[in-house]
Amino acid sequence: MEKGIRVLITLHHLENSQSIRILWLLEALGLDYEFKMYDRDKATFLAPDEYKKISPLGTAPVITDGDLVLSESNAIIDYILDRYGDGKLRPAPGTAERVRYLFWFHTAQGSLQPLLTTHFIFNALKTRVPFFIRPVIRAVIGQAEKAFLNPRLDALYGLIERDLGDSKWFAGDQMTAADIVMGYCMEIASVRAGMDKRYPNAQRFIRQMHDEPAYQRALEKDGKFNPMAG
Ligand SMILES: N[C@@H](CCC(=O)N[C@@H](CS)C(=O)NCC(=O)O)C(=O)O
Repeated sequence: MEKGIRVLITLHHLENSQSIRILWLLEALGLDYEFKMYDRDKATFLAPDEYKKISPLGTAPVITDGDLVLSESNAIIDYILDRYGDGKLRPAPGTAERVRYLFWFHTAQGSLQPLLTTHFIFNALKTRVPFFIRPVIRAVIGQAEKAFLNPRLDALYGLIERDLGDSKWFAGDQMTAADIVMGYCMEIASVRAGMDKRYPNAQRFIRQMHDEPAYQRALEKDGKFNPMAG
């Protein structure tokens, strides 16, 4: 960390959201930070208006650091690691671990999370559209799942299983920020999107994450994280 820099980060933390990653990161780095919890709107389950006023995209997570306001999980993680990380949680450039780190850090948000969100929206549509158009919606979504969503999820789950068979964490035997980004996806995938006991290495990762002390502190501070909700 640069000498003499005071950490002024405030984490604007939306309940039950991808913001849990930033809480885990801040706890893993042992930084001082302010924590402001926001509940979701009871009717829409979206972020409340006061949150949307802070967040440039209206989404969680968001941090402020002095005059800076920053959203997007991975941008926030890179910013915090660049400024306050002291070389932690990222393997050294030029190593094999760094390449795996880059792959999983970006795959989490570039591929897996969008597929999981699509999976969630498809399921919501199947049950929440008016009953008289439900058969048509289900048939269309069924086609999209078969041709697009399921093969992509299967390919990703296969790669996760392979890499977690080779090493303890995603990038190697040390925990990195790739585990923090993938961790939220893994929670969601295991309870809502079929990453079940057919994927023993993935299940082992989830247990190991639940035992990780900084993650436990993050869950305790959050107090209501529930990947089943929504
Ligand atoms: N790619 C964005 C995704 C952000 C996102 O969709 N966040 C959800 C929470 S998991 C959200 O803000 N939902 C509430 C809303 O849209 O009002 C990121 O990583 O920050």
